[in-house]
Amino acid sequence: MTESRWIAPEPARPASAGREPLTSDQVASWRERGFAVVDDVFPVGAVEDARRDALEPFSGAPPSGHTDFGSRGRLEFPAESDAVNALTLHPRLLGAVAQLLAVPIEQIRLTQSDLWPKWGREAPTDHPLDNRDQRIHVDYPNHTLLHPPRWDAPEAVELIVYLSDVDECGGPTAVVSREGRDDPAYSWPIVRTPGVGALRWVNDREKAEAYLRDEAPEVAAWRAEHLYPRERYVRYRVGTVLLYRHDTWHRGTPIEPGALRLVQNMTFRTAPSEWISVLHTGWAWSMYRRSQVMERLVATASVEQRCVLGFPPPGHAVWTEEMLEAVEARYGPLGFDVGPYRDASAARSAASETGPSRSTRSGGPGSTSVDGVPWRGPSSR
Ligand SMILES: O=C(O)CCC(=O)C(=O)O
Ligand SMILES: [Fe+2]
Repeated sequence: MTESRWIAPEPARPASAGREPLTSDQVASWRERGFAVVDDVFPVGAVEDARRDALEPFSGAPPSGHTDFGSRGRLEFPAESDAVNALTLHPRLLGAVAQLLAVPIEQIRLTQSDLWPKWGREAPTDHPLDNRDQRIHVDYPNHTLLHPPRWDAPEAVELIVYLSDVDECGGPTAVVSREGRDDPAYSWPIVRTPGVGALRWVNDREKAEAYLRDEAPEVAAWRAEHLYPRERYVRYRVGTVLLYRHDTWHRGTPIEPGALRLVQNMTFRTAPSEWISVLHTGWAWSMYRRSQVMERLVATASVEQRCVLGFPPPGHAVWTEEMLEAVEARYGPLGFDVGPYRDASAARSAASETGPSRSTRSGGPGSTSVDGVPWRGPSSR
């Protein structure tokens, strides 16, 4: 690999920059080229804690036949590791996503977080879904029921947090930079990839391209001309974040045989994009666990973090007096502070008693929002 094909991470803004950790160049790179590779989003200790917890279940020999995605549920959100969950909901990461999507943090939603161990193997298995040496692809087909919107109006951020080092593991993620509106690699719609239309899912690069040469030779030829020759490789370290998109061409490359690479894959969408589904079992079903990890997370999260999980914001029409009491009764014993929700509802009731009615769509204090937009309380954190 020649030097110019590597992409070196650029540092994020310092912690003093607060909720806007990305530089304007990083935001522009994601919006225009389709990715940004950023260091220092997280404090070093937060990454080390997550890495330590992630190594625990995966430090033994690789399970045989492990060829496909994810932790097989072991470190999916909500994980039984506070440190892993803390990365998912870290205020700096949420701030970065909000910068990219140009919305407040309250308007983003988590739809995926899974910590994926990948063990280096000499050769692929015979399975077409083997992910050792991936075919180049875009991620949208297994996230959204639609197709990504036009390039300038993105509705989701895909990201990989690396908890390993490329010098030890190899296996850099490859990405194809979008070079302007007329870039042939990014012509619309983005469908020349296995798993879309009538093309079957095939993950392994060699098998996928052989399949395409048989089934759709023009697609195979286009990919060989416009995608593979242009891929560049993320020179990741522990803590590096690759921010990319549902419509960015990329792929995973082989890990060094014997090495274990740990990465956390996440997706955030904008609140209205309901056609982007939660990839996992779901937050509610995880509330059936004896550990009560999800309940404790909801109880102790900030107001913003709760919004990211789909919990209604202060001032939302759902916060009637009865609901405030009931939710406090449910989560109060685990540390939930209903204050911000109660304050916002009280402020709204006071406003509707003194001034002219702010909404005529339904009756009763605390039961409406303004034109469907929840009133935002002063105390959201
Ligand atoms: O593992 C990687 O570096 C990328 C993985 C990936 O793109 C995927 O599984 O969709
Ligand atoms: Fe991918």
